[in-house]
Amino acid sequence: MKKTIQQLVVERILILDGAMGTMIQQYNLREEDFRNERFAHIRGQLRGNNDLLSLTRPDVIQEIHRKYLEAGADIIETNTFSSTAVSMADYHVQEYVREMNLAAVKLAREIADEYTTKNPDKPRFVAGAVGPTNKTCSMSPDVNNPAFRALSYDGLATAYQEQIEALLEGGVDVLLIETIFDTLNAKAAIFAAEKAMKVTGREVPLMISVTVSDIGGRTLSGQTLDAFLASIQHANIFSVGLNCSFGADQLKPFLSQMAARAPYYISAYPNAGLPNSLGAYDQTPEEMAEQVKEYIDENLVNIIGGCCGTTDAYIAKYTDLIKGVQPRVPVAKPDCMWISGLELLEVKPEINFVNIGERCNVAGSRKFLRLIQEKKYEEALSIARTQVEDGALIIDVNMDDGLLDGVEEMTTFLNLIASEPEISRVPVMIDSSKWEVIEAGLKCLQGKCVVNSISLKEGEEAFLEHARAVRQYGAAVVVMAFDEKGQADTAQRKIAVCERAYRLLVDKVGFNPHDIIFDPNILTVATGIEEHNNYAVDFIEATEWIRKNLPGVHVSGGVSNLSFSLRGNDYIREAIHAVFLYYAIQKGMDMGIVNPATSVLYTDIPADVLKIIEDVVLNRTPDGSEQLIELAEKLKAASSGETGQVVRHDAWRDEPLEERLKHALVKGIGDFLEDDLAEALMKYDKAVDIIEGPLMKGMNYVGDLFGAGKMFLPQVVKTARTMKKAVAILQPVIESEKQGDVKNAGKVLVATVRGDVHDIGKNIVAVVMACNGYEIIDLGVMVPSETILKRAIEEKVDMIGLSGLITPSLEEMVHVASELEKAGFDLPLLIGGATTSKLHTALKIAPAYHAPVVYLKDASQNAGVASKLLNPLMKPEFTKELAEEYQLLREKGKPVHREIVSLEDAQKNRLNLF
Ligand code: THG
Repeated sequence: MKKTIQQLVVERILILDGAMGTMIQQYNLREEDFRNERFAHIRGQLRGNNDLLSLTRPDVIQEIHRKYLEAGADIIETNTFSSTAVSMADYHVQEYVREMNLAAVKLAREIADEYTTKNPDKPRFVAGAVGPTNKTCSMSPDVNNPAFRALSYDGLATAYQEQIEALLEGGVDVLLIETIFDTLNAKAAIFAAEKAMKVTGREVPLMISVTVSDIGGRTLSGQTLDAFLASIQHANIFSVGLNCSFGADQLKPFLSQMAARAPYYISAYPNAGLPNSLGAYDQTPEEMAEQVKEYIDENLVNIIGGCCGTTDAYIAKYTDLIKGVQPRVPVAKPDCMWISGLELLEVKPEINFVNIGERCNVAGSRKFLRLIQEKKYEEALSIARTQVEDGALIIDVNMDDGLLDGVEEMTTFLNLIASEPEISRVPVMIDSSKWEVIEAGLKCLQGKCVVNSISLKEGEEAFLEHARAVRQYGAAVVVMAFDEKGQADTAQRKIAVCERAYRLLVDKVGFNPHDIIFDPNILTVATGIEEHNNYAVDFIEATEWIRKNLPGVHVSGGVSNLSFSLRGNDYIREAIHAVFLYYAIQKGMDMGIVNPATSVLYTDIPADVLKIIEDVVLNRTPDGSEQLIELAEKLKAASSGETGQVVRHDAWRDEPLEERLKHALVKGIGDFLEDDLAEALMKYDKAVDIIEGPLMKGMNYVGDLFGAGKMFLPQVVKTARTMKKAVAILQPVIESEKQGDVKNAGKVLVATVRGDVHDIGKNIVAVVMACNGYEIIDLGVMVPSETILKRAIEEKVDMIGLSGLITPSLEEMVHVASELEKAGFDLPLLIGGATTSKLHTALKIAPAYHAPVVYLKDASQNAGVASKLLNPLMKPEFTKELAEEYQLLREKGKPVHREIVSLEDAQKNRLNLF
């Protein structure tokens, strides 16, 4: 019998294959190869759609598999990285997805089995490759609408399920969900994989591989690796690891971090070093093997392979490296709760209390309700932000109101939060009594969140169904002490209901006990009704029992409920909460929904007041409530006229104007822009000077921070949004200043090239140029060359600007340039965006087009260059200098490695967004 991958992985380190793309490139395939007769009728270009080759050039794909098997790979990946309807729609071939996946598995299966038969001592395995798709569920592609999503969780999960069912039916041995850049996409893939396994009746191990996109070690969507591990903790995972990102060397610290924490086998398949300025990888197989050897020597990995730039020559080096090496043993599972936003919250026993912010609740805050009703989301977000600033470790979000569409409001608000890194740093607690609202919320969050709540109110069946769903979505859960008979009010009832729920969750659903939070109901005391007097004591007693008898779980509650009877007297309410928490925490209450801004400490409460409050909370005298109400009246009278509210004052508001503008940009705070810009308009001659001066300076500072790994993408996106807001405020002034100065500087077409969805840089260029009097025709993202040419003619533009952030965009820009040449254009071409470089422009783009092709390092250069290009007096000299400079670069010839300076520098170049 052939050994299984699970048996083999404990015996030795396994070898995964290298890149498919790099190998395909070597065949220099043309459009006809990709298209074949089969797809003659499909419109648009098919070249570059590598997955289609499983149908049109199966010989090539199988030969590549053979080369990797020959090189010693134990596991080969199917050619299905992009074989989902979501990705294939770009090429208009989404209806062939099932067939592509089946064909791809067959190619890999046949050849893997051939090798296994030849040498049964080295069995070969087929991994079904499942890529991230070309869209992200966690971020908006529209700078103006952060709540927008180009792809929904449901849409993605459906597409993944279609792919994965075919992979499983085709006979893959494992699934490899890889190159994860957005955890929400990955969660949809995991969700789909579980469903597909059920439908097909085939269970296979799940391999997960994430890619970090900055040197701070975060995913593109901003999560730390620790937070990522929490997000996928619910899945039945065989291995987890890292791929792509960097070369083996730069990936190592992140791999160590992961290996130290992830209780699974660890995989790594890095790129062949860092890309050079042409987007190519030129580390040699020997160099790479030397670095991968360090992984092995340091006992970091169980599975090794290669990503971008690697070929069979690289993989062939691995066989010697793993000889005689004992494989790594995974670390133990965490013995505490992991939940996450962009960052991990590890609820360790030594954390004695986790405070959950209560204020984003339409039923618990009149202000929040009004803001949501009036759709004033910016201000509503400030409430969330303030809570996090005040120290909330989780924020509760509740949209349950009879006149609101709960599903819609929950979705909008959570999508908005996802765009606010200062808020989405912390995990979210989705609070609703409606299951459909909870489910909608679960589909928005990449972090591991908390569902608040489920209960036995509607019986066991509904309870189990919801609990299973919560688990599948990968969340922790609050269980309220309700059952078919209603709310549990006495300690006995609370204990009985929680114990019953625990057994169901742990025994029947297989819930991780650390992911269970019991809420034994904090009910209102001091109501004047005698039966209510023991409510706090009952809660505390139940808490103690639960923590002692239901191992692993947490206990939480809505603390402000306790004092509803004293509404209007904030001081007394806060003092009651402080006293209650003082006792409840001692007995094991380790979480609580509270107002994080509360300032009353137990130790600050004067002795006479404390005695009265303790009498009530601990139910020590029958007339406690009366005394408390009396005290409350007294205190109220004494403080009449005062609101008791402290006006917040942020220190940064006292800084000089330029510092304030910079701070607003860096932090992405739009609230004070109106005031600050009004002040700036008095100080500066022209509105444009504010943009090109302090605002651009702030943006460049953000670029530096990002390059240094001190900011991550969602933060940068927020910055761009704030910049946009600032410009919008200044726009009317700019317009009025232009009056009289009728001269239009020129018309510029800008576009992010086909295959690329990134447009922050392009949008800033558009704004800056518009401010300089240029008319901008912005074609958006993913623009094919045909459209660029067509619109350039229609609009009679004076020049064209191309933007791109990812490596394939380099080739696309060369393509656009040659199309312009073919069509006889004479317009100057501006090139900008990450991955682009002066060297690549000189070496590859400029030679394809006779007119000036200018590389621009950042948005501030555009206007200056454009004015030279459009000035008949300056253009000849400028063009001549440019040609000479390019010639010099070409003569120097070979692309230089960017790591020559430092990793920081390399990274800055790679992700130079502006
Ligand atoms: N358990 C669980 N979830 C819960 C609760 C619970 N979610 C909701 C609630 N209870 C906890 N949240 C709040 C939020 C606000 C208030 C009370 C509980 C509150 N608000 C002020 C009031 O009503 O007086 C409103 C003041 C204002 O308008 O600003 O007290 O128990 N699992």
